[in-house]
Amino acid sequence: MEARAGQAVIELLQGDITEQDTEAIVNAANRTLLGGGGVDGAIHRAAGPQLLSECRTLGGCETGDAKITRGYKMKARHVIHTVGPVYHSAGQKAPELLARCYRRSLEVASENNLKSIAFPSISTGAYGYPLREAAPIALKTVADYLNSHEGIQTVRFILFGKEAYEAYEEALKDLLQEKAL
Ligand code: AR6
Repeated sequence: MEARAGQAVIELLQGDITEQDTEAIVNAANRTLLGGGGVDGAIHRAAGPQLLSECRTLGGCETGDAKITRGYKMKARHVIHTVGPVYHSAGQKAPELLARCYRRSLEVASENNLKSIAFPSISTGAYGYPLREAAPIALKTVADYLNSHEGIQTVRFILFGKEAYEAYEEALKDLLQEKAL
């Protein structure tokens, strides 16, 4: 499924983010930026050991912030590493921290003049954010950014599995119905 937002298009796809050919892919990392499981582990495996070497120079990353590296062996030339909230420890701050991940990742993409970026569903794996709560926040934050900033042309959400895809599809349909795009 896809929808327009400002000058850009938001695409939803089921798949593996490490295979994407967007200029940047986003990593759902942890504050050390030194690798882990889930999408983080998959990105480090696909990029090769040079990614970890570059990450070691970054000094970690706060929850809700984002930092950029090269993509090394992957098709994507850049990786934007962001750190989502742990759902059960963030409490009431969880929605704002999750929104900040998407906003900061897009700001970093804009600062680097990137035109296309792919996101995974941040925080909805090991960090326990329910998909049905995370999807509307992710899509609304991205849509608001694209409606107020030029430059980025394609934002792709790469959903790992049918359940994740369906949660995002429903949230995108709701946004279209509310005319929030
Ligand atoms: N492509 C796209 N999405 C994926 C892939 C993939 N190759 N692999 C998993 N997902 P998670 P988090 C989905 O746990 O919740 C790591 O250890 C997955 O199904 O990767 O933000 C980090 O180092 C889920 O929907 O990230 C942190 O310690 C989504 O990606 C911690 O996990 C996010 O799941 C971050 O937890």
